[in-house]
Amino acid sequence: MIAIDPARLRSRVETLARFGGLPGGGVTRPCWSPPYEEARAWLLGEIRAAGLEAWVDPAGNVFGATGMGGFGAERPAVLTGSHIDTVPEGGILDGALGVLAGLEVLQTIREAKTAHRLPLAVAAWSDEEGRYGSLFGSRAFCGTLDLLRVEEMAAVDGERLVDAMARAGFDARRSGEAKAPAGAVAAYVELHIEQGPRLEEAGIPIGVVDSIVGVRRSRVVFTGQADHAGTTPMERRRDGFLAAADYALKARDLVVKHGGGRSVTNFGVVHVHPGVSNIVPARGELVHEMRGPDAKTLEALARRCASLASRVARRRGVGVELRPMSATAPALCAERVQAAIEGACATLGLGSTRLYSAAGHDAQNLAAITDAGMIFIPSKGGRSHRVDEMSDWDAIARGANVLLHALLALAA
Ligand code: HGY
Ligand code: MN
Ligand code: MN
Repeated sequence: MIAIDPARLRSRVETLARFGGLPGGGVTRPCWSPPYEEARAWLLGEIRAAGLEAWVDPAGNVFGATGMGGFGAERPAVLTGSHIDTVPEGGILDGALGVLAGLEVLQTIREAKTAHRLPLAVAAWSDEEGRYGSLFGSRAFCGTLDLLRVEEMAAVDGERLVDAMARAGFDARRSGEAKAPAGAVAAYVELHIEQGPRLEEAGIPIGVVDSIVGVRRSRVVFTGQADHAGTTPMERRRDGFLAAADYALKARDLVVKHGGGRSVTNFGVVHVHPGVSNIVPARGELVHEMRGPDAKTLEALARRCASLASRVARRRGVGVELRPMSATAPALCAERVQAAIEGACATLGLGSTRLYSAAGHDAQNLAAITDAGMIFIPSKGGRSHRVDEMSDWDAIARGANVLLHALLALAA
């Protein structure tokens, strides 16, 4: 039975980890950064050395393929892929696994001369982690990128997407040209680490994703009054940070109470202005993120949080402004793709279970234009978005072999 080369896959994972690698382990490789562009060049070299066609689209998405000269409706391709950008101080598998396992699978199929009716392609989507704009590359490919927003897209530190892409040799204003022709993708399957504890705790080797959470991000800015931190009587202070802190604690409880049990929320970015110890903060700024598998619940939570923000602001005598940043809709995975993954597990004698993804992924964009699905492997200790994110190497090989058989079934 055809199988991937686990040593070759491991060697590529360990090599990619060096681009933006951190001394204590883990990696920081934001999209369009110098380490990212070095990783892109390396990946293109690996794709070509594997005997595949390689190209990059105007949104910076990298592709490798067998038997196709680009995407077209006349020969729809079966597509796999993920991303090679990372969060700051992230792990070496989030995204990288799906891209390198996809490359390994296409190379194995080509070397084995295994017949497949439809072309096969692998993608490395730009800026999946959304440093500048959530799921950017796959949005551009699926035609769901709001081109009017590209000009204003920026990282939380203020760096604009247009400048970051220009530095890497891309014109952000041409991102819309990456849109794939309608009907060009017959199916999409992404291999990814679960990034949570469920598979490991259940002792199940493969997860078959049935739905992917929606993610909403908003800036919430409380504006009070700068004052001397020593001389201003406590009852006269209009402290923007304390209002933000009060809101964060109450919003967290609100999401837990009214989120239907599977909604979550996070405040990963906090700014205080002017931000020195002897001035009462005039401004407290948060990036408020909420996720959940159900769109209506998410919208209801957003409305509740908006009125909470006004209540907190009024009670504390400060102003508040709530600015939506991004929102991805929850996505359902295609039954046909889930069945192909389960068929692959049966062929390999592997147990599997259906579960929803509590992380966002490019697959939720692909679900808008084709039958899309995802394969999960267990994460050690459920750890992810941290330098000690890891999975067993035989779990990685199992996931790649399931991907191989699922892709062949979908391309038959
Ligand atoms: O944030 C996420 O859910 C994904 O890891 N980008
Ligand atoms: Mn991630
Ligand atoms: Mn990811």
